[in-house]
Amino acid sequence: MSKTGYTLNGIEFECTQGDITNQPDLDVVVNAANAQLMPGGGVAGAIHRAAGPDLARACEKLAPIRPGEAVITEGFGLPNAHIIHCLGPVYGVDEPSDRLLADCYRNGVQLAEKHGLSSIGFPAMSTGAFGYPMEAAARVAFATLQAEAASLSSVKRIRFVLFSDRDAELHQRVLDESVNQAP
Ligand code: AR6
Repeated sequence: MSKTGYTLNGIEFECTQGDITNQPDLDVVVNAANAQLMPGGGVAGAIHRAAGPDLARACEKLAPIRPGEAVITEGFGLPNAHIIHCLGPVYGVDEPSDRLLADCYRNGVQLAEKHGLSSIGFPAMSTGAFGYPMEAAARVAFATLQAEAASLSSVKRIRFVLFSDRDAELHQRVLDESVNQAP
């Protein structure tokens, strides 16, 4: 699938099919973490494998985190200088799930801004093991980040990295719709 981007308030938003551990042109990628910030399945497993054991040692000092919270480490073996670790809500358990998911995206991008980073990649937080329906999650993600865009000056590019073509197409459609509905 091709990457189609939009520029909103000076921030480029884009969706792509790919692996979050293979985005070498981004300053920071976001980990769909667990509360203990330890390796797990999905994104967290892939990030810890690619980053190497130094990441778990750095994470030990920052855990545990709460749903919606974000913390930052260096990237270690990843091609990115930094990793932002966010704990998404378990759908139907951590309530209100939509607000906690929005907190993840807001706190994640604000942490990138605070560290003077210009490009950030997000996976579809909470949509794997945590069970959040993909389309509803995509709407929360875009609405939150588009609302944040006006207050960002360092962050210039936000990429959504989706594991399957189907999820990437769904995100692209939701992004197209949200841009067309923007005032
Ligand atoms: N790159 C991009 N997207 C991916 C990748 C990858 N390498 N791997 C999976 N996805 P998940 P969660 C997609 O389960 O729902 C972990 O075990 C996947 O298809 O990683 O927030 C942690 O330890 C899905 O759409 O995150 C936590 O306990 C999305 O990324 C828990 O799972 C998120 O899937 C976190 O669950």
